[in-house]
Amino acid sequence: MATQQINIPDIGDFDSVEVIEVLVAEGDVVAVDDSLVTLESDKATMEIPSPVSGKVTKVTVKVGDSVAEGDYILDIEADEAAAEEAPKADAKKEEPAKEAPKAAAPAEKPAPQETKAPAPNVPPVPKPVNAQSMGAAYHASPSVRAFARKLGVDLNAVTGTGPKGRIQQNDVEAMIKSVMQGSAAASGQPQGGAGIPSVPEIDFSQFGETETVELGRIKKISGKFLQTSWLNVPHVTQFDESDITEMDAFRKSMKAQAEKAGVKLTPLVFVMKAVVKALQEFPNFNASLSPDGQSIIKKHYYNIGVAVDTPNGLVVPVVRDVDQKGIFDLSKDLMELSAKARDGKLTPADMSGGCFTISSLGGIGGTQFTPIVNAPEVAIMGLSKAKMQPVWNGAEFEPRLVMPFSVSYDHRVIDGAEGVRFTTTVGQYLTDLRQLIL
Ligand code: CAO
Repeated sequence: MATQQINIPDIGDFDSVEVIEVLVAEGDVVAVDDSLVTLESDKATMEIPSPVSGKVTKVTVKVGDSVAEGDYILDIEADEAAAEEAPKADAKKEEPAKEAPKAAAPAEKPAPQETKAPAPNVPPVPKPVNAQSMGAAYHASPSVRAFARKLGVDLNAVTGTGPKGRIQQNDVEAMIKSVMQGSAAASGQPQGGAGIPSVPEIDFSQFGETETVELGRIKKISGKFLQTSWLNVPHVTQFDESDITEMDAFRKSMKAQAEKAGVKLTPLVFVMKAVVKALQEFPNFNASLSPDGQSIIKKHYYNIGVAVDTPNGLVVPVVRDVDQKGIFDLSKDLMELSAKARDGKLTPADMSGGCFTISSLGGIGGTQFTPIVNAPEVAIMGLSKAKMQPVWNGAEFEPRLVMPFSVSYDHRVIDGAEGVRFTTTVGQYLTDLRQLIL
């Protein structure tokens, strides 16, 4: 049995974050990825997962402490199998124990800690609880979290009525009440998202050989956000297409210049610029619904989330201030963020603050798809693969490069007419990039 010292991993741009919950005590047995402590800054709440399985032998933090990257929070006597799997982390046991954070040990980078995640050498990544990894947000005190946990309530599905949308105990009680009333309704129909009947459990092995493989951590987290959004947001998807013949000719003509600048231009950066210009004209798309559903919060900044496909699952890093950047800078940002995403190195800060998301499958194929809104954003664009097509110009058919795209939006905030005006506008900007400078 090897004792492993657990430190706070990379938590992004936060220097000092408050511990709002200590989820384990000495003697507790934890599995890989079990949450150890919850941290809360003014911007995000995140849980620190265990990089190993084993028994907690010492806890050096308490609620109210402030911690930073590298701070020592607890010791785990790792299971033998886990210790063998984690030679780097194991080496850490030889080091003398550092002081607890309040005793002011200088922040030190944590040792890379092996996990059961599919990619080796991925350090434990804090789980953003409300950092817009793929949607929902909540704030709740430790006692409310404990109350919800005890009753098995998913706080993502609870609407907070406290200050700044904070979830209070009565909100959790109201949710339980509505679910109970829903399941008791004579119609048998669900009254709310959490009250839907579950999919029946089936033993598939009765039909043939099966294998059960646990979902990776990112898939588990993004799945929860996607389901929350899908259950809470009344989605409409508008399909459209844009003639990008000239845009693509321009992109190709810039190839050498782009290479010199160290970037690769893809259609996505032009789409980002066209979307931002359209967001400026249609501010309802650059907004969020207030938690009580009574107001629209319009944002005067233009940060675009880009869905990135990684070996571990879907993540959405955010490109900031797209309105203020040229296409080379945007390409650079995109390349850096997608590389970070694929290496599993995104921080909660990299994934927070988005206004609108673009999911591009254009490099792969497909004709159209219906993306799920990255709530609490209100709209998301899906890009599909552009193809040469014969287009009637009034006198003859001409070969033109046409890109299909779709925009899913929250119908509580955006009406259908506004939805199609938005897609028409984005499509026109992509057809004639000159309009972007008007
Ligand atoms: N039509 C035709 N070709 C396209 C295109 C489009 N709409 N979009 C990109 N391409 C081309 C690019 O130009 C590039 O070709 P060249 O090398 O010849 O120039 C090629 O496809 C590959 O592009 P890319 O995918 O590497 O780059 P990108 O900037 O378009 O996208 C990124 C970057 C990170 C968004 C992308 O790599 C990715 O991860 N996409 C998947 C996102 C995803 O999974 N969404 C689903 C979410 S819901 O489950």
